[in-house]
Amino acid sequence: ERPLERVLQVGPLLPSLHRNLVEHYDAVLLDEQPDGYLDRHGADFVAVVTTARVGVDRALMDRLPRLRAVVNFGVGYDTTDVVTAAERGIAVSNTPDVLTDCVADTAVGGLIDVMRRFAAADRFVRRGDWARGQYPLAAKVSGKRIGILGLGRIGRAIARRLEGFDAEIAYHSRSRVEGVSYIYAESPEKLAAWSDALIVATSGGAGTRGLVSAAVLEALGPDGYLVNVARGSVVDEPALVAALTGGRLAGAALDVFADEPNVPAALLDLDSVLLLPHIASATRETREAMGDLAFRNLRQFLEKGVLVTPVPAP
Ligand code: 8YV
Repeated sequence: ERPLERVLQVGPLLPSLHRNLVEHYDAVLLDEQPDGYLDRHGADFVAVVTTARVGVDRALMDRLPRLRAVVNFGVGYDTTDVVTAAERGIAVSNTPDVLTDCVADTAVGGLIDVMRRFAAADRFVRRGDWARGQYPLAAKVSGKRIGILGLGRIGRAIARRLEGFDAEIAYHSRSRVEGVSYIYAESPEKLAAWSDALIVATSGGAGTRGLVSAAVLEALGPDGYLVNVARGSVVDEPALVAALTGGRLAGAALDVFADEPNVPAALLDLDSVLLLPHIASATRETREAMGDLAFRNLRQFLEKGVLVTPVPAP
């Protein structure tokens, strides 16, 4: 006999989370169902578990008339239509805090890599170029002016780490953050103009689309570096590619792109760019913690009707 309140898995999940969902909730994996499955069974599901990569849009919500919760594996939830969810009384959770360390580690690692050109130097050694001459000099990291766009949990964790590098730190966010000693910049342009390197740590979605515009990149300038561990949508990607190929930006460390897994072809040959396949949170420890938190959100919702870590109201 089938429980009335079923769980739908949308998109691939961490294997241990998937196993837990199947074992404890007899979850159905949407990707494996035949066409038209939701026409017959859409009304069975009260909860969806998905990832920041896939999410639940309005069209899918329309096919799940009894949906009450979207449990999102990932801190970002820009792929889920939270406005429609709020209108329909559908609760949405994410996985904050547990990935903050790893994402901040990746931002700092990317900053150091792209300024010192470690990955490019590794390619230089592997090509056998060392015997032919010295590797070009890089840029010093310690003591530089670092701008952070978005001073939330992750932005603050990045700032704390960079204090250890004697960085001067400034930030821009929608509003000034109380209780921090970092310099507040009134706009992304002003932050970029001040910074040696700009680190993007905002949330994605409509509110931040294109925030790092051509004008911001121009303000960062030919000696400036960009690090993005947020969402590709926050940066005007064609403008970024043009600035990098035109030598109007010194380098970029990118973990996220506008159309993953597609990376602009022009970046593939540039040694000034570190290209990562969206791995900022991708450690065994952090992904297991994200899976546990997602599972706890689902369990508590099904038992008590409340999520553990709901996202803020849109
Ligand atoms: C994951 C992420 O890659 O948490 C986020 O917002 O982008 C990453 O941690 C993603 O959730 C996995 O799909």
